[in-house]
Amino acid sequence: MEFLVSSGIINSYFRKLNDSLRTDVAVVGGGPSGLLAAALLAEKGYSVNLYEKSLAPGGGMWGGAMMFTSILIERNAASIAEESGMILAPGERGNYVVDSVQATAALINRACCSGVRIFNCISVEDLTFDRNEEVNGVVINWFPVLQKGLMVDPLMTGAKAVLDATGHPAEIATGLARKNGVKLSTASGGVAGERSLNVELGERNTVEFTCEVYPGLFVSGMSACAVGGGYRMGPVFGGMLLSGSKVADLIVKRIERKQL
Ligand code: 48F
Repeated sequence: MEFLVSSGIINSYFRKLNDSLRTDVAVVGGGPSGLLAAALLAEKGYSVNLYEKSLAPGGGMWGGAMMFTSILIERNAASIAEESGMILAPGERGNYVVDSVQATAALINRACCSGVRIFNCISVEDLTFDRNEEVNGVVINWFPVLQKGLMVDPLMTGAKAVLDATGHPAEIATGLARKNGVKLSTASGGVAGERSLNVELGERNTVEFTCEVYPGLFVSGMSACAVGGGYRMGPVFGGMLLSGSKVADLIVKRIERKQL
C-alpha cells in the first residue's frame, strides 16, 4: 500500500510536468491578476501553466489590509468577482466588501477548476528567446533551491506568451530589461518603478499599464503598475481583476496573430 501511495503521486505529478513542457501560456505569479488571467485563458481552451514560488498561491490577497481580512472591490469589477465565486457584501458608495480569505480561495478554485496547471514552490528565474528575440518560454527552478542559494541548473518550458504577474517587484520584466538591455514598451523604454499610494489613480494605472511590454511578455496587476510607473493602491482589488481580464484578452490576440 505504501508503494502505491508513492507511485500514484509520482506518476500523476510527472504526467502534469511532462504535459506542461510546451504550453500556450506561462503565468508567473499566483496573485489575483495572474490567477484570474490564467482561469480566463484556460476557460477559453488554452493550455496554461501557473508558477507560484510560495507554498500557496494567492499572493497579497489573503492578508487583507494590515491583516484585517476584508478587502474592497469596486462596482465596475463586481461582475468578475461574482462570476469568480466571491461573496460580495455592499460597502460604501456602491462598492463592495469581500472576505479576503474567501475571495482568494474562490480565485484559486476557479483557476483549478478551469484546468490551469498550478505549480507551487516553483520560481521562474529567467526567460527564453526564439530566433527573432521574442520571448518564447520560462526558466524554472524549485524556489527552496534558489532560497538556499544552491548551485542547481534549472529546466525550461516553452510558451507562446508569458505573463509577469509577480506583483510589486515585477521580477520578470525587470530581469528581462536588466539582463538583455532591451527596450520595453514603456514611456522610458525601461522599468519606471512604482509610485506612492493613490487609490483612484493606482486602480486606473493598473489597468492602463497592463500590456505586452516586450514581444511575448505581458504584465498585469502590480507588476504592470511598477513597470509603467503607476501608483500603488492598497487593499483595493477591482483593478487587479480588471487587469487580469484585460491581459487575458491581449494574450488571446497574440496567440491568434501567431497562428495566422
Ligand atoms: O503581489 P501579488 O498578489 O500580485 P498581483 O496580482 O496583486 C497585487 C495585490 O495582491 C496587492 C495589491 C493590491 O492592492 O497591491 O499587492 O499584482 O502576487 C504575486 C505573486 O507572484 C509570486 C509571489 O509569491 C506572489 O504570490 N511570485 C513573485 N515572483 C515570482 C513569483 C517568481 N519569480 N516565480 C514565481 N512566482
